[in-house]
Amino acid sequence: MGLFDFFSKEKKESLDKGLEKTNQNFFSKMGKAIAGKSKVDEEVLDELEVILASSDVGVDTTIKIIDRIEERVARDKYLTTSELDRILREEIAALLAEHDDLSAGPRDEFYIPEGPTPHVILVVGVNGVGKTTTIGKLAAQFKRNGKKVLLGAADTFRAAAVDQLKLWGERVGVPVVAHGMNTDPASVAFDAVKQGVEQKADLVIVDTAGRLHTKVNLMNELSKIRRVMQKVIPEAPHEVLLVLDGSTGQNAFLQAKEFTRATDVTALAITKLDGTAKGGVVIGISDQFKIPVKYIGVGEKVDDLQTFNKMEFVDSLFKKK
Ligand SMILES: Nc1nc2c(ncn2[C@@H]2O[C@H](COP(=O)(O)OP(=O)(O)OP(=O)(O)O)[C@@H](O)[C@H]2O)c(=O)[nH]1
Ligand SMILES: [Mg+2]
Repeated sequence: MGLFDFFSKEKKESLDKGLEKTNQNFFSKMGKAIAGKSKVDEEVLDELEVILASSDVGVDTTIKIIDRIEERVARDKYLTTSELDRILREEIAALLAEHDDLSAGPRDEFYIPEGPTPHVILVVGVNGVGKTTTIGKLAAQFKRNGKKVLLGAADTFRAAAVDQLKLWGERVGVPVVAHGMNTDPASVAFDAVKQGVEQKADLVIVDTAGRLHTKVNLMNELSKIRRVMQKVIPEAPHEVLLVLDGSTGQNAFLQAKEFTRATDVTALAITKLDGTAKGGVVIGISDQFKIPVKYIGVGEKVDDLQTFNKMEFVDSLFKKK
């Protein structure tokens, strides 16, 4: 077994474990819906629709999935309920593959696009969704891949925020640029990018304070952070990563909608998929948004961040175990 096989097996196991609750919840409901039935009929499809919608897949995406399965039932005439989980997996995978965009590079690994360095990622999102934790996990992965990483503690709002990022920095062996609490976040961001250039870093990741898209002053603060970064690197930030808490289900969906309207977001990370039955939200978000889901969080530990692979995800979520 090669090294790659080893990692992909580990990744799969951790994904399966992370999605356990959503998976079990889905199959226990499905079990009830198809009890005593051998054939996929209208009634089974109606039940399936309700179950998908209640697994936080979202109404619009659920309808698309049901339409596809209906077509398939019409085509194949007789589908047994024992085939339903396989068909569901195939149809959801096919639906998500329809708008696959690989232009951002291979999505299966922690990857920084080619180009001048440092590559700058600005991390945004509402309070407590997992921004700082995701940054720590990302730093660890990129460092492991031999990249020189620098973090910027531009969440100067909350007392413990700077320390929390510094702790991650120490834990994964990555330097953190910080000015302390209540300092100007834009000035921290400026310094982080500047030091990234001076130290020839490959990657600079900047943490920000949690904010709602409706808080005008905080949204203006984000614009200011961007502007000062651009004084050092005109193209920065190269990525704006919006972090969403998957355990909030449809609320995460709404946040994605509102945040992407309020600011330029280039990628999504969906966290806390472990311990929730709402993992279906990732399917809805990948179907409904043009912005790619790049990372998923399946636990609190440093290795519990994965690059998002649609096929693997659908397979793990709807595979009968
Ligand atoms: N179970 C689980 N917990 C997570 C995951 N990601 C983050 N968390 C936890 O969520 C909590 C909040 O994470 P933070 O990284 O502090 O969130 P934040 O967005 O930086 O929060 P603010 O800075 O207050 O806006 C912490 O207890 C994390 O350990 C995940 O994928 N799974
Ligand atoms: Mg934070």
